Amino acid sequence: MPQNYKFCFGPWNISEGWDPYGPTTRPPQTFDWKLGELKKLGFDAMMFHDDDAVPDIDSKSESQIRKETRELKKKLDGEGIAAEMVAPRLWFSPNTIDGAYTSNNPKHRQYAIDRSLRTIDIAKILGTDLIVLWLAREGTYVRESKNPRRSVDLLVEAMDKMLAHDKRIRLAIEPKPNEPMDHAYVPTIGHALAIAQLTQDSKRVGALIESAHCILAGLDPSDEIAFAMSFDKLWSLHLNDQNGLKYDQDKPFGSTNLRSAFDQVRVMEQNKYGRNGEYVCFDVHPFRTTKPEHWLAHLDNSRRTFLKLVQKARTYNESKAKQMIAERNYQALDQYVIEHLLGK
Ligand code: XUL
Ligand code: MN
Repeated sequence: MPQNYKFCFGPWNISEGWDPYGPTTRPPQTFDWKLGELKKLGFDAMMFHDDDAVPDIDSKSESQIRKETRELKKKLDGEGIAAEMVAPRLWFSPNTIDGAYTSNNPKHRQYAIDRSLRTIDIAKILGTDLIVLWLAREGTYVRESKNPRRSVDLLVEAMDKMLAHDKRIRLAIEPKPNEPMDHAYVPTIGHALAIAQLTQDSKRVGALIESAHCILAGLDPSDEIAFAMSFDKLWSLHLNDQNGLKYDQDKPFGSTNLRSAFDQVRVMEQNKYGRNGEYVCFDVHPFRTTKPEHWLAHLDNSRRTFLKLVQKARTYNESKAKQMIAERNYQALDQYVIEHLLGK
């Protein structure tokens, strides 16, 4: 049976156009509006940062956090929308300027762990066991400012505390090689899966792949997807696109490199991504130039492109391709892929 996919995005994917050189270009919208639009677009789930679920989380007590999370869960249930994952946002607070789990300040490391444990409590109430760790500030601007070996120990220690806090949760590390850091400690899927092995319960530590992050690491997203799936550790995907080695662009899926997008979808089809309930998430942003009336197009377009590429993967002539491979006629194979994508 061909795979049916379930789709997801986060409230931050309806962003307002801010960049380091200029202010927002679209007015902010409420969470309820975003949830309504997600539903109208026919998506199945929403992904959350801890403070997407409970705004201003640092100023709230544990009981207030639980209360607001229960209210959110009710709202999601009312709309028939699932929470895919919750991720601690460990890159905004004054306590995470020097990193979170790897900060040189022990009080700030404790803050990061406490906040991660609250994230787990939120996830539990929202009915998801998936915690995503984008290790945004775990790295350096100045190489000598931290001890890289000790940083690995600190990351493992933090993950062990999370795993012990709730025996059912799974941690999905979302690697990214740079931005905001010059160099991150966990830049690729290989690093994510390797560090998982150092934790107390490595079976519960896996990965989330974002296409743009692979490209920023100079790697091929489809190879990274296949690698993680070889370990049964690809628990979520952030599909998007990226034009070369620059800032993280989060462009619509397939908008820069359609062939690479096709390869990602093909590898997902070949390995049955989603068969254990994993979602296809689009971590895409509107262009800064996007008008409010076109605000959701990048999400809808990403899903349209994805579904069209699923059809391209399913109509790819495997026996013809196999014959070309047997003859080592990769020149013909290359052109076959191009013409298959171009269509009639
Ligand atoms: C950052 C990024 C994040 C994570 C969730 O580049 O992709 O939005 O996906 O924290
Ligand atoms: Mn992402």
